[in-house]
Amino acid sequence: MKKEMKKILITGANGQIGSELTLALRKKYGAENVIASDIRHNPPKAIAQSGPYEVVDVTKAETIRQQVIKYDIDTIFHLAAILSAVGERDPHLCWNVNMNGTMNVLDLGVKYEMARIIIPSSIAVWGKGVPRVNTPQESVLKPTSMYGVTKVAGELLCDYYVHKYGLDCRGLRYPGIISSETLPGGGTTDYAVEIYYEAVKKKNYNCFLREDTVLPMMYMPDCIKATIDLAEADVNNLKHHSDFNVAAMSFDPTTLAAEIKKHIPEFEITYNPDFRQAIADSWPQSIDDSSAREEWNWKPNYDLESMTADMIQKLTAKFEAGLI
Ligand code: VAH
Repeated sequence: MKKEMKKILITGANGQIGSELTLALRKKYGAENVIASDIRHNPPKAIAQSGPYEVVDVTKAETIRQQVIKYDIDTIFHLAAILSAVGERDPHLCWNVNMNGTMNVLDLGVKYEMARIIIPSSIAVWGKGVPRVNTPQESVLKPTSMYGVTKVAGELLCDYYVHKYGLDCRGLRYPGIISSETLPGGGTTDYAVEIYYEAVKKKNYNCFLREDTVLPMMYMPDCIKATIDLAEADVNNLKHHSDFNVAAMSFDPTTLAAEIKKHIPEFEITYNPDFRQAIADSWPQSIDDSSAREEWNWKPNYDLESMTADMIQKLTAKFEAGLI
Protein backbone atom coordinates (compact mmCIF):
# COMPACT_ATOMS: atom_id res chain seq x y z
CA MET A 1 0.00 0.00 0.00
CA LYS A 2 1.56 3.32 -1.05
CA LYS A 3 1.84 5.73 1.92
CA GLU A 4 1.55 9.45 1.15
CA MET A 5 4.36 11.89 2.06
CA LYS A 6 2.84 14.58 4.29
CA LYS A 7 5.31 15.71 6.99
CA ILE A 8 8.88 15.84 5.71
CA LEU A 9 12.18 16.18 7.61
CA ILE A 10 15.29 17.17 5.64
CA THR A 11 18.72 16.53 7.16
CA GLY A 12 21.70 18.50 5.81
CA ALA A 13 19.31 21.32 4.91
CA ASN A 14 22.09 23.94 4.96
CA GLY A 15 24.06 22.09 2.29
CA GLN A 16 24.28 22.66 -1.47
CA ILE A 17 21.42 20.27 -2.38
CA GLY A 18 19.58 20.33 0.97
CA SER A 19 19.07 24.10 0.91
CA GLU A 20 17.44 24.16 -2.51
CA LEU A 21 15.54 20.92 -1.94
CA THR A 22 14.03 22.44 1.23
CA LEU A 23 12.68 25.43 -0.69
CA ALA A 24 11.33 23.24 -3.52
CA LEU A 25 9.59 20.83 -1.11
CA ARG A 26 8.11 23.72 0.91
CA LYS A 27 6.66 25.15 -2.30
CA LYS A 28 5.10 21.81 -3.16
CA TYR A 29 4.08 20.40 0.26
CA GLY A 30 3.54 23.57 2.29
CA ALA A 31 6.23 25.31 4.34
CA GLU A 32 4.86 24.13 7.68
CA ASN A 33 5.06 20.49 6.47
CA VAL A 34 8.76 20.59 5.58
CA ILE A 35 11.12 20.74 8.56
CA ALA A 36 14.67 21.75 7.68
CA SER A 37 17.46 20.48 9.93
CA ASP A 38 21.24 20.60 10.07
CA ILE A 39 24.04 20.27 12.60
CA ARG A 40 24.76 23.99 12.24
CA HIS A 41 22.83 26.52 14.31
CA ASN A 42 22.73 29.24 11.69
CA PRO A 43 20.63 28.30 8.64
CA PRO A 44 20.73 30.42 5.46
CA LYS A 45 18.16 33.26 5.67
CA ALA A 46 15.98 31.71 2.94
CA ILE A 47 15.68 28.50 5.00
CA ALA A 48 15.20 30.20 8.38
CA GLN A 49 12.55 32.60 7.10
CA SER A 50 10.49 30.12 5.07
CA GLY A 51 9.59 27.43 7.61
CA PRO A 52 10.58 25.32 10.67
CA TYR A 53 14.30 24.77 11.34
CA GLU A 54 15.82 22.42 13.93
CA VAL A 55 19.39 21.55 14.95
CA VAL A 56 20.00 17.82 14.40
CA ASP A 57 23.19 15.75 14.65
CA VAL A 58 22.45 12.68 12.50
CA THR A 59 25.09 10.65 14.37
CA LYS A 60 22.88 11.01 17.48
CA ALA A 61 19.61 9.17 16.77
CA GLU A 62 17.79 10.89 19.65
CA THR A 63 18.23 14.34 18.06
CA ILE A 64 16.47 13.05 14.94
CA ARG A 65 13.81 11.15 16.93
CA GLN A 66 12.85 14.30 18.85
CA GLN A 67 11.92 15.99 15.57
CA VAL A 68 10.10 12.89 14.29
CA ILE A 69 7.89 12.99 17.40
CA LYS A 70 7.54 16.79 17.54
CA TYR A 71 6.37 17.12 13.93
CA ASP A 72 4.87 13.64 13.35
CA ILE A 73 7.36 13.08 10.49
CA ASP A 74 6.45 10.43 7.89
CA THR A 75 9.24 11.11 5.37
CA ILE A 76 12.97 11.85 5.67
CA PHE A 77 15.16 13.25 2.89
CA HIS A 78 18.59 12.43 4.32
CA LEU A 79 21.09 14.85 2.74
CA ALA A 80 23.52 15.16 5.66
CA ALA A 81 26.87 13.71 4.55
CA ILE A 82 30.61 14.26 4.43
CA LEU A 83 31.60 14.56 0.75
CA SER A 84 34.57 13.08 -1.11
CA ALA A 85 37.34 15.63 -0.58
CA VAL A 86 36.63 16.26 3.11
CA GLY A 87 36.09 12.52 3.53
CA GLU A 88 39.59 11.74 2.23
CA ARG A 89 41.08 14.18 4.73
CA ASP A 90 39.12 12.57 7.62
CA PRO A 91 37.96 9.04 6.67
CA HIS A 92 36.73 8.18 10.19
CA LEU A 93 34.53 11.30 10.34
CA CYS A 94 33.22 10.40 6.88
CA TRP A 95 32.35 6.83 7.95
CA ASN A 96 30.77 7.95 11.22
CA VAL A 97 28.54 10.66 9.74
CA ASN A 98 27.62 8.86 6.52
CA MET A 99 27.08 5.36 7.93
CA ASN A 100 25.80 5.95 11.47
CA GLY A 101 23.68 8.82 10.21
CA THR A 102 22.13 6.60 7.53
CA MET A 103 21.53 3.72 9.97
CA ASN A 104 19.86 6.08 12.45
CA VAL A 105 17.54 7.43 9.75
CA LEU A 106 16.66 3.95 8.47
CA ASP A 107 15.94 2.63 11.97
CA LEU A 108 13.59 5.57 12.65
CA GLY A 109 11.94 4.94 9.29
CA VAL A 110 11.14 1.38 10.39
CA LYS A 111 10.21 2.29 14.00
CA TYR A 112 7.72 4.98 12.94
CA GLU A 113 6.54 3.13 9.79
CA MET A 114 7.43 6.06 7.56
CA ALA A 115 6.10 6.58 4.04
CA ARG A 116 9.47 7.26 2.41
CA ILE A 117 13.16 7.53 3.16
CA ILE A 118 15.27 9.23 0.47
CA ILE A 119 19.01 8.70 0.79
CA PRO A 120 21.24 10.01 -2.04
CA SER A 121 24.04 8.00 -3.49
CA SER A 122 26.72 9.24 -5.90
CA ILE A 123 28.85 8.46 -8.94
CA ALA A 124 31.52 8.00 -6.27
CA VAL A 125 30.31 4.37 -5.88
CA TRP A 126 32.46 3.39 -8.86
CA GLY A 127 36.19 2.73 -9.09
CA LYS A 128 38.21 0.26 -11.14
CA GLY A 129 36.66 -2.54 -13.19
CA VAL A 130 33.83 -0.67 -14.92
CA PRO A 131 33.63 1.02 -18.33
CA ARG A 132 34.21 4.73 -17.62
CA VAL A 133 32.01 5.75 -20.53
CA ASN A 134 28.28 5.02 -20.24
CA THR A 135 28.84 3.16 -16.95
CA PRO A 136 25.94 0.69 -16.58
CA GLN A 137 23.30 0.57 -13.83
CA GLU A 138 24.41 -2.93 -12.80
CA SER A 139 28.17 -2.96 -12.34
CA VAL A 140 31.11 -3.70 -10.09
CA LEU A 141 31.31 -1.18 -7.25
CA LYS A 142 34.92 -0.82 -6.05
CA PRO A 143 35.35 2.80 -4.95
CA THR A 144 38.76 4.02 -3.83
CA SER A 145 37.51 6.98 -1.76
CA MET A 146 36.06 6.62 1.75
CA TYR A 147 33.09 8.69 0.59
CA GLY A 148 32.54 6.14 -2.19
CA VAL A 149 32.84 3.26 0.30
CA THR A 150 30.10 4.86 2.44
CA LYS A 151 27.90 5.37 -0.62
CA VAL A 152 28.18 1.70 -1.67
CA ALA A 153 27.52 0.59 1.93
CA GLY A 154 24.63 3.05 2.11
CA GLU A 155 23.02 1.63 -1.03
CA LEU A 156 23.37 -1.93 0.30
CA LEU A 157 21.98 -0.90 3.70
CA CYS A 158 18.97 0.82 2.11
CA ASP A 159 18.17 -2.18 -0.09
CA TYR A 160 18.48 -4.42 3.00
CA TYR A 161 15.87 -2.30 4.83
CA VAL A 162 13.60 -2.45 1.78
CA HIS A 163 13.68 -6.24 1.63
CA LYS A 164 13.97 -7.04 5.37
CA TYR A 165 11.49 -4.47 6.77
CA GLY A 166 9.48 -3.35 3.73
CA LEU A 167 10.72 0.24 4.24
CA ASP A 168 10.19 2.36 1.09
CA CYS A 169 13.75 3.63 0.77
CA ARG A 170 14.94 5.26 -2.45
CA GLY A 171 18.16 6.82 -3.70
CA LEU A 172 19.88 8.14 -6.78
CA ARG A 173 23.52 8.34 -7.77
CA TYR A 174 24.04 12.10 -8.10
CA PRO A 175 26.70 13.32 -10.53
CA GLY A 176 28.46 16.59 -9.75
CA ILE A 177 25.75 19.16 -8.96
CA ILE A 178 26.07 22.78 -10.08
CA SER A 179 24.04 25.57 -8.50
CA SER A 180 23.91 29.35 -8.22
CA GLU A 181 22.45 29.51 -4.70
CA THR A 182 24.62 27.56 -2.24
CA LEU A 183 28.31 26.75 -2.61
CA PRO A 184 29.09 22.99 -2.40
CA GLY A 185 30.67 21.58 0.74
CA GLY A 186 33.95 19.85 0.03
CA GLY A 187 33.49 17.70 -3.04
CA THR A 188 35.70 16.84 -5.99
CA THR A 189 33.23 18.27 -8.50
CA ASP A 190 33.18 21.63 -6.67
CA TYR A 191 35.45 23.12 -9.38
CA ALA A 192 32.44 23.20 -11.72
CA VAL A 193 30.66 25.56 -9.31
CA GLU A 194 33.63 27.66 -8.17
CA ILE A 195 34.63 28.38 -11.81
CA TYR A 196 31.37 30.27 -12.48
CA TYR A 197 31.71 32.42 -9.34
CA GLU A 198 35.37 33.22 -10.12
CA ALA A 199 34.61 33.92 -13.78
CA VAL A 200 31.95 36.47 -12.86
CA LYS A 201 33.95 38.04 -9.99
CA LYS A 202 37.58 37.86 -11.21
CA LYS A 203 37.46 36.73 -14.88
CA ASN A 204 39.91 33.91 -14.06
CA TYR A 205 39.99 30.58 -12.25
CA ASN A 206 42.75 28.26 -11.01
CA CYS A 207 41.31 24.75 -11.54
CA PHE A 208 42.25 21.92 -9.13
CA LEU A 209 41.58 19.25 -11.79
CA ARG A 210 43.44 18.53 -15.06
CA GLU A 211 41.99 20.17 -18.16
CA ASP A 212 40.90 16.86 -19.73
CA THR A 213 39.04 15.46 -16.66
CA VAL A 214 35.62 14.49 -17.97
CA LEU A 215 32.97 14.02 -15.24
CA PRO A 216 29.17 13.56 -15.20
CA MET A 217 27.41 16.75 -14.07
CA MET A 218 23.86 18.07 -13.51
CA TYR A 219 22.31 21.49 -12.98
CA MET A 220 20.57 21.92 -9.62
CA PRO A 221 17.02 22.37 -11.02
CA ASP A 222 17.39 18.92 -12.63
CA CYS A 223 18.82 17.48 -9.41
CA ILE A 224 15.80 18.74 -7.44
CA LYS A 225 13.41 17.47 -10.13
CA ALA A 226 15.05 14.00 -10.13
CA THR A 227 14.96 13.79 -6.32
CA ILE A 228 11.28 14.74 -6.01
CA ASP A 229 10.21 12.71 -9.08
CA LEU A 230 11.86 9.59 -7.63
CA ALA A 231 10.32 10.21 -4.19
CA GLU A 232 6.85 10.55 -5.76
CA ALA A 233 7.17 7.69 -8.27
CA ASP A 234 4.77 4.75 -8.00
CA VAL A 235 6.67 2.10 -6.03
CA ASN A 236 5.02 -0.60 -8.15
CA ASN A 237 7.01 0.62 -11.17
CA LEU A 238 10.38 0.48 -9.40
CA LYS A 239 12.73 -2.45 -10.01
CA HIS A 240 15.59 -0.56 -8.27
CA HIS A 241 15.38 1.33 -4.99
CA SER A 242 18.47 3.07 -3.60
CA ASP A 243 20.88 3.16 -6.51
CA PHE A 244 19.41 4.81 -9.61
CA ASN A 245 21.93 6.18 -12.10
CA VAL A 246 20.87 9.67 -13.18
CA ALA A 247 22.73 11.74 -15.78
CA ALA A 248 22.34 15.04 -17.60
CA MET A 249 25.69 15.99 -19.18
CA SER A 250 29.42 15.29 -19.06
CA PHE A 251 32.25 17.73 -19.70
CA ASP A 252 35.87 18.53 -18.83
CA PRO A 253 37.21 21.86 -17.51
CA THR A 254 38.40 22.89 -20.98
CA THR A 255 34.90 22.50 -22.45
CA LEU A 256 33.31 24.28 -19.50
CA ALA A 257 35.77 27.17 -19.76
CA ALA A 258 35.05 27.54 -23.49
CA GLU A 259 31.30 27.73 -22.77
CA ILE A 260 31.89 30.40 -20.10
CA LYS A 261 34.05 32.40 -22.54
CA LYS A 262 31.05 32.71 -24.85
CA HIS A 263 29.58 34.96 -22.11
CA ILE A 264 32.80 36.38 -20.60
CA PRO A 265 35.33 36.52 -23.50
CA GLU A 266 38.17 37.71 -21.26
CA PHE A 267 37.84 34.71 -18.90
CA GLU A 268 41.14 32.81 -18.37
CA ILE A 269 41.68 29.43 -16.71
CA THR A 270 44.85 27.86 -15.27
CA TYR A 271 45.31 24.27 -14.07
CA ASN A 272 46.97 23.06 -10.85
CA PRO A 273 45.67 19.54 -10.10
CA ASP A 274 45.69 18.58 -6.41
CA PHE A 275 44.76 15.46 -4.37
CA ARG A 276 41.27 15.56 -5.81
CA GLN A 277 42.58 14.55 -9.26
CA ALA A 278 43.05 10.95 -8.06
CA ILE A 279 39.45 10.87 -6.82
CA ALA A 280 38.12 12.27 -10.11
CA ASP A 281 40.23 9.79 -12.13
CA SER A 282 38.52 6.92 -10.28
CA TRP A 283 35.02 8.04 -11.32
CA PRO A 284 33.10 7.47 -14.58
CA GLN A 285 33.09 10.02 -17.39
CA SER A 286 29.45 9.31 -18.28
CA ILE A 287 26.74 6.98 -16.99
CA ASP A 288 23.81 5.03 -18.42
CA ASP A 289 20.58 6.20 -16.73
CA SER A 290 18.15 4.12 -18.81
CA SER A 291 16.70 2.43 -15.67
CA ALA A 292 15.65 5.81 -14.21
CA ARG A 293 14.18 6.81 -17.57
CA GLU A 294 12.22 3.55 -17.82
CA GLU A 295 11.08 3.15 -14.19
CA TRP A 296 10.15 6.78 -13.29
CA ASN A 297 10.40 8.77 -16.55
CA TRP A 298 13.61 10.62 -15.69
CA LYS A 299 14.65 13.26 -18.25
CA PRO A 300 16.93 16.27 -17.64
CA ASN A 301 15.97 19.77 -18.86
CA TYR A 302 19.41 21.41 -18.86
CA ASP A 303 22.56 20.88 -20.92
CA LEU A 304 25.91 22.70 -20.64
CA GLU A 305 24.81 25.59 -22.87
CA SER A 306 21.50 26.32 -21.09
CA MET A 307 23.00 25.77 -17.63
CA THR A 308 25.91 28.16 -18.33
CA ALA A 309 23.61 30.88 -19.66
CA ASP A 310 21.43 30.59 -16.53
CA MET A 311 24.38 30.45 -14.10
CA ILE A 312 26.15 33.47 -15.63
CA GLN A 313 22.93 35.48 -15.65
CA LYS A 314 22.11 34.68 -12.00
CA LEU A 315 25.65 35.14 -10.65
CA THR A 316 26.17 38.40 -12.56
CA ALA A 317 22.98 39.77 -10.99
CA LYS A 318 24.18 38.67 -7.52
CA PHE A 319 27.64 40.19 -8.12
CA GLU A 320 26.18 43.51 -9.28
CA ALA A 321 23.97 43.51 -6.15
CA GLY A 322 27.04 42.96 -3.98
CA LEU A 323 25.78 39.57 -2.80
CA ILE A 324 28.84 37.52 -3.89
C1 VAH B 1 31.61 15.19 -4.40
N1 VAH B 1 29.79 16.61 -5.20
O1 VAH B 1 32.30 15.75 -5.25
C2 VAH B 1 30.09 15.33 -4.55
C3 VAH B 1 29.53 14.23 -5.42
C4 VAH B 1 29.73 13.24 -7.65
C5 VAH B 1 30.45 13.83 -6.55
O2 VAH B 1 29.13 13.13 -4.68
O3 VAH B 1 32.05 14.55 -3.47
